[in-house]
Amino acid sequence: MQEFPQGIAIHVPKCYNEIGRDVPTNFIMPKLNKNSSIPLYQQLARNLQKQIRSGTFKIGSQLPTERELMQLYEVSRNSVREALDVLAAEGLVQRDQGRGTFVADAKLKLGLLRLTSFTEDMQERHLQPSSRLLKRCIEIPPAGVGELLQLLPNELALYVERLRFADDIPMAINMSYFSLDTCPGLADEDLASDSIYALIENKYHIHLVQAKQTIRAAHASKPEAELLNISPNLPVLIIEGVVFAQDETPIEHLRSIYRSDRYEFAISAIRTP
Ligand code: 16G
Repeated sequence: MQEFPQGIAIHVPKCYNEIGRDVPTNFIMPKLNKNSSIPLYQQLARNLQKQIRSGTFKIGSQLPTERELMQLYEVSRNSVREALDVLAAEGLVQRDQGRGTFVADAKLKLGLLRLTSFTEDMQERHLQPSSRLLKRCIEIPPAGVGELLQLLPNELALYVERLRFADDIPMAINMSYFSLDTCPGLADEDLASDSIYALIENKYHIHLVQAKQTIRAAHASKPEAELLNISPNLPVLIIEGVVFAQDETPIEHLRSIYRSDRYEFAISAIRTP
C-alpha cells in the first residue's frame, strides 16, 4: 500500500538555479499530493529520506535550504521544518545553526536483542521492504546445517535465497534453510512477496522466540557485491545462526549478508555481579 505519489525527474526550477548551488543530476521531485490524507510534511520527509538513502544526496552534502525547499515543493515553512525535524530525529540529517542542513552518516541500526524479521525492521523505519527471490529449492542441507536444525542424515530442508530491498535499494541477502517438518507447505508460499516470519507465525502458528547468532566482517564475493550494488572492496557483515520456536525447536538456519555502509548492529551488555 504505497500512498505516496511516484517521484518524477524534473528540470530544476529557476528559483533553485538562481541560488547557484549544484543540484544532484538525479534529483527527484514528486508532486506532493495536497489531497492525500498523508500530511505534506510526511510526504516531503519521505521523499527526501528516499533520496538520502539512495545516495542522491551524498553524506556530508548540504540539503536545499528551507526557503529553497518551500519553493521547490510549494509548501509552507512549517511543513519544511516538520519534515526536516523527522529526518533529524531519524539521524539522517544534522542541522547546523546558521549553516544549513547536512546529510549525516546514518546507518540502519539494528538491535541484536530483538528477534525481528526484515519486513518488520524496514517497516519500523518507514521504509518499503521488498524481495527478489534468487533461489528456492528442497535439498539436503550441508551436514553442519542439518545438525543445527536437528535433521536426520539426508533429511530434506527448504532453501530460500532472497535479495532484500528497502525502498528499492538492495540491503541484504538472506539465505535460509527451513525445517520442512515444522513448516510443511512453506515451499509453495509466495516467498517473493510475503514475510516468511509472518507466514510461519500466522499460518503455521509457530511462535519464534529466540535466535542464536554470530556476526562477522567479510569481503563480499563478486556476485554478492553485484547483487548488493556495492564495490567488491566494501566489507559486508555476515550473520549466521539458528532461530528457535518455543521448546527450543530449531526452525531456520540463516546466513545473511548485510551492507556495512547501510547497517550497524547495536548490542546491549549487562554486567553481572
Ligand atoms: C531477518 C532474519 C532472516 C529471516 C528474515 C525473515 C537476519 C539476521 N535475520 O532478516 O534470517 O529470514 O528476517 O524476513 O537476517 P521476512 O519475514 O521479512 O521474510
